[in-house]
Amino acid sequence: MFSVTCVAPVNIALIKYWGKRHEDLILPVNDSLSMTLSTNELCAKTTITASKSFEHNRMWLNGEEVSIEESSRLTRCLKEVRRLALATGSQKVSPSWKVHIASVNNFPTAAGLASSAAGYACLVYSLARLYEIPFSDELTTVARQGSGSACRSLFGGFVQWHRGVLDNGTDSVAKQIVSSQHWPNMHVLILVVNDQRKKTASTRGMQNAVNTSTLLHHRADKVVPERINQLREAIQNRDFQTFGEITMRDSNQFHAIAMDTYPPCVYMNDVSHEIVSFVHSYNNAMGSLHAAYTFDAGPNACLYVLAEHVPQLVDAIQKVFPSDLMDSAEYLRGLPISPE
Ligand code: 2P0
Repeated sequence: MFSVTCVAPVNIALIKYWGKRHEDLILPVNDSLSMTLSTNELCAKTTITASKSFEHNRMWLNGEEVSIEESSRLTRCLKEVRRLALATGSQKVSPSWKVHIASVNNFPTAAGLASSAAGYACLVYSLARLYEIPFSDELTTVARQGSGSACRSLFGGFVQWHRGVLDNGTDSVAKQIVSSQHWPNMHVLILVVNDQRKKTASTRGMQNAVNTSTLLHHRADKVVPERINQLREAIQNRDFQTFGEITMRDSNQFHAIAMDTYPPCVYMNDVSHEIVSFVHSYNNAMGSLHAAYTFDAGPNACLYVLAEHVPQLVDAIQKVFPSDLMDSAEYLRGLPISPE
């Protein structure tokens, strides 16, 4: 019997992935770019045990058993990792042995806090460790087939998921741009506005958007390529002004696409919009950009802020948003990490 345990953190997209050009292979219509949080904060932890004596593959998510056979994504990830194990892994654990997988998240599942990204990244990485498969671009293509954004959580720091051009998806890979050490004072503050399960799951939301939003195609073709280059440069130069502006613009455009979907998808709520107004007023009052918001497929806000500005920002948030407005408000600090 052999066992491994790994931890994978959440990543927060600065340039959003929204829309697939191939549903099963999970190939995106545009590149995306994210920052991975620290392993001490929002993460998935997965233990996988392989044994000759196990009769079935089994999996538990947050303590409840889930059916691997009924999930085409889980089945595909297991199959793909085993294929790599046969090609490149050691023979210590036979790919024919059945596995038991136990995974837990330390944050709400499916509340727009990238739980599937951390979960699938952790699953694929743990399997790779079990079979002693060397880390490669190909491993990111396997995580991608679990959940698109998962490929980005295999790295720390700032990461780009390249959409690729091939139909088989072998060039749709994630690559690290810089490690966390490059910009160590970059922090993320997460304001949990609501931790309920989101109304429209991302997979369905983006399918509807691809089919009905004209803005989505304009963004993918005309906006994202230039934005990715500008953001990469801003990260290289540690230029928070450009970084923040691009981040906020891309969040706004992603939610504009959600609204341009027919029928529209509404992920942000009134408190989210108040947070947007607050950040712009706060930056005006500071005389330059001190905070940048981004919202994923849910109402919760991620605020990017440099370490030296965190105390002042938290103070302002607590004054403007008393606890009765943000019932379950929680402030978390995230530091990007490097892969181990
Ligand atoms: C992102 N999101 O780039 C974007 C921004 C949400 C908003 O990736 O269908 O759970 O499993 O590939 O990865 C959420 O989408 O969707 C997501 P699937 P996924 O982080």
